[in-house]
Amino acid sequence: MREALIIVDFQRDFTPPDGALAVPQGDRIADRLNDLAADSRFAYVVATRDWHPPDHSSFLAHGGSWPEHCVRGTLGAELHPALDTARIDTILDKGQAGETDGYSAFEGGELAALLRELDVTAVSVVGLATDYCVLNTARDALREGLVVTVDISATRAVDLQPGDGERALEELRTLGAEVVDLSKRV
Ligand code: VGL
Ligand code: ZN
Repeated sequence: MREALIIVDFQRDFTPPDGALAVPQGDRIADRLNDLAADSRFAYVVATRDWHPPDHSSFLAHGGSWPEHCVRGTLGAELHPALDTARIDTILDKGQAGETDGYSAFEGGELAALLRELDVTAVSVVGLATDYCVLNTARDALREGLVVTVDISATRAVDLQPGDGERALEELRTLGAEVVDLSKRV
């Protein structure tokens, strides 16, 4: 079984202290992400970027529910500087279509095609945020028939409503994902 690591949206805008849509403690997962990216368990490492046009429909000013964030090409859309990019095989930009939130890294079909080409049958999904892009990416991975693991030591939730992150993990468990803390492996 070949497994890929999908690091979701570990970008400046999703991390304290300066991010436009900072996920609480989102910066704390940097070391875990780097450890995972260096782990020989993974045959392939993909990092996604939320990569919105300036007038994206998910922004408050355009009828959406989020402050402006991750506008393509801006500083806030850059991968977090603490992320070691040496082990990242592919950077995948998502959320470019104007009319959808772009939460899932599988939107558009490019990622599924890439994983098929690489004979990858399992993925670990980590990064930001548990209750949005990690949830939607892991859910779509399950729909694609992949074996899915979510490592809770390497993800954090927005928790707009308290418990959103926990509910997202519960949903993924119910759908068949393995929700684990890989930092506790011996
Ligand atoms: C995300 C809200 C808006 C995420 C992206 O990466 O989880 N959340 N856009
Ligand atoms: Zn977004």
